[in-house]
Amino acid sequence: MKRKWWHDKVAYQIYPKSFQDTNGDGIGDLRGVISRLDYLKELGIDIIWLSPIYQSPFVDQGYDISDYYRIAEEFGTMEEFDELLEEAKKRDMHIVMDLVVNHCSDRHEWFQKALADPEGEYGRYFYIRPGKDGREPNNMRSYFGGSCWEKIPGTDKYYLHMFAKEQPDLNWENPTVREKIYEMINWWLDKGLAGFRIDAIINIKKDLSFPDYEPDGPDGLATCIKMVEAVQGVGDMLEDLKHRTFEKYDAFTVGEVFNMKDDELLEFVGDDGHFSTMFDFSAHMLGFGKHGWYDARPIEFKEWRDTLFASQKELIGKGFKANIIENHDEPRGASRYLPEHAVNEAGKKMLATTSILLRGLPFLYQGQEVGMTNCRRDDISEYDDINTIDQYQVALDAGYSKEEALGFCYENSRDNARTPMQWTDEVQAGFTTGTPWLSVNPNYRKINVAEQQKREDSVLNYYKKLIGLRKSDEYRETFTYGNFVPVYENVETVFGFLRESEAGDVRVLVAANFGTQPVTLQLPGQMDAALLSNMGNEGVREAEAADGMITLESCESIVLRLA
Ligand code: TEU
Ligand code: CA
Repeated sequence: MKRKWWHDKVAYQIYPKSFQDTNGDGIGDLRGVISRLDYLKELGIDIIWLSPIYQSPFVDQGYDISDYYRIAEEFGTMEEFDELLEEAKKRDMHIVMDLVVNHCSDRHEWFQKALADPEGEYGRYFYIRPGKDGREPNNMRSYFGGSCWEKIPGTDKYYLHMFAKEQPDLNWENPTVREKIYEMINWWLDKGLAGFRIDAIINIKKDLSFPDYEPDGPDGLATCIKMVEAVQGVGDMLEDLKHRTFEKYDAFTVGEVFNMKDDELLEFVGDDGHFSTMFDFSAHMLGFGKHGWYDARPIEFKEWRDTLFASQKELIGKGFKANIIENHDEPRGASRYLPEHAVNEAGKKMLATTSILLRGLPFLYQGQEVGMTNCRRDDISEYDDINTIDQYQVALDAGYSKEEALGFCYENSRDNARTPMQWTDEVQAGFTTGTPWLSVNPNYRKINVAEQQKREDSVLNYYKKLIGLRKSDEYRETFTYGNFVPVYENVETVFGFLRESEAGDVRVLVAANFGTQPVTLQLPGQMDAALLSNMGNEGVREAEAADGMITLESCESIVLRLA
């Protein structure tokens, strides 16, 4: 593999709206991000991904951009953004923005012009089609519910939107549109941006014949994913994008890719792949319901572990995936992947260990480092997220009660991750002096940064040690480029793997007991040193392991160097 500057980095996702407010309007801002750079540096973060901060009506929280060249007023000014770049650079940190170019906002000038004259130049910036037999051009259902097509008032024409109707899809078949997108990307890279997280990118290729698909729900529609899975040719678009932009800057890119074709992995993230890396969503996808959140499946430990192992093996020696346990679209990792008996500090540290030391780029999501959890709400009006409101309705339509539908939202809502960052146990968790745009999770009194900074054995301090170990002079090479070998696969409750340096001189064992009972394991080699324990008992385990056996209590994880 060609070595790249990002291979050994640790990344952190900031959801700016919920990170840190500095002017009391209840909305996080760029000043807030700047004020927390030292905190992130101390945690060991190298790359910061900012969810969208561009001008937006915020129908989908900034994933609906009305001007790609402006910073949203709510977040601050371009001067403040430049200051953020400066301040990050001073600390040897890299800023990555969200690139949302499958669609823009319906408030974008291009779309406004397209509405005014669907036949004109700007009409060709979007997918505008006449209706079929007085109905939508085809029967695709958008990701956020309802048809993918919205009628243009006063005409018999419809425009395509795979997400909300306020997010019209940009026509990537139009060379002028592609040029404008490339120009915009390069404009940001010229400013000194390190790269992009690339939103929903698999969706840019459409089947221009827009056929009907086999309906898959009571609404008579078919998910638009069917088109994504059937259509060929997204790779050519992605290559062109890369050559014209990222490649010239040696920029870091991480793709948000669902529903890629199985044999295309290396084209996406191999040495000369479309992207530097892409998120590993294999575990997340285990929970997907056939019809929505109401039939989402609980994720069982063994299936989860085996899925991650299989995913790890796919790219050995070929490329890197980006490992996450949560993001702004997902429930909190601690609430989702930990069995009930493990939703505590030991369990959260154990989950951290198995995630951060995997092969690939670790991404943390804000609040994960203190073990933030899902947030229960008593009424749908307490949610903001467009997807949650749709899924709540989908559950009601399927015959569930309000209480049951709220239960599904508790398990799955994107707002679980979007509650304000829990900095302190003071009013509004130290996030704002005003009223937060989305109410705080009441558990901030117990779970917050300030408390954990003071306490040596906190989740936060454990994350620091873990990242420190991953990036230490002695082990950086092994954890970055080393092999990944599953162990204890026949032990039902243990998540175990080896990381072995390419030269074979360093072997590290990571083992975690997700079960309720202690397990005794035979070491796959002689123990050399205990590097990290989530129970703070490295010494005890080291002495014990001298005879080649080790016992892990329920929720205990250990990192050992083998001789
Ligand atoms: O997500 C794309 C995507 O596929 C998600 O909509 C996913 O299906 C959904 O969250 C259910 O889990 C990206 C962004 O991450 C998301 O926040 C945006 O809403 C979406 O694109 C549209 O820009
Ligand atoms: Ca603010």
